[in-house]
Amino acid sequence: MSLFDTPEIIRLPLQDAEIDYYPQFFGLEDANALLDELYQNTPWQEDDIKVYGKIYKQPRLTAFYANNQTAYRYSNISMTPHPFTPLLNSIKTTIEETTKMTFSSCLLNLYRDGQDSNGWHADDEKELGKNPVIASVSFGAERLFHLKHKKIKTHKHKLNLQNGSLLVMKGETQHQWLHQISKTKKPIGKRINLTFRLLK
Ligand SMILES: O=C(O)CCC(=O)C(=O)O
Ligand SMILES: [Mn+2]
Repeated sequence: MSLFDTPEIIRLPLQDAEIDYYPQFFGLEDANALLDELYQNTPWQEDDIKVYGKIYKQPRLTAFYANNQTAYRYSNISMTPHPFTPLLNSIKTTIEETTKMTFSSCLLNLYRDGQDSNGWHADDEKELGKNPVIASVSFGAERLFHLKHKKIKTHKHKLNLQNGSLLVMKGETQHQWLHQISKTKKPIGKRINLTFRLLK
């Protein structure tokens, strides 16, 4: 995004949520270059997760970066942070300027193909505090992002997260809604997602 562009913003029309979608936050060339760079140079890890007492491989690869040494815990996984790289720091700064927020950490997800996924959850760990702001950047293959209201079963939404997009979830979103990236049988390539968070 150049300094003088005003990116298109779409506010999702959802009750009890504040979600802004910037479909082309990064131009296509930048998005493709960032996908390659992050794919090659990230120390991807494959964690085990426990579901109803059984151990499985998490269906995606991850890496965690932060500007302190505090581990991040979710779903029985504890992630030790790497220090921010200059590249991740520059992406963080761009997003901080747009959102007028500051972030202290970034969780990277690599979805190798359509069989990689991220199950229903909310980013509501107590270290994130009340009404956390989560800024989520996508590079590579388009994937469907599903949302469902925790209490009102008829309230659901889905959108395609396109290459170079930014999705900002804030307000009560994490307390009232769940989200997921579902598997797809379509033959698709890799996707990298970055979620910037502020850990208290
Ligand atoms: O890959 C995505 O778009 C979502 C990732 C996500 O929800 C998370 O890491 O908490
Ligand atoms: Mn999430």
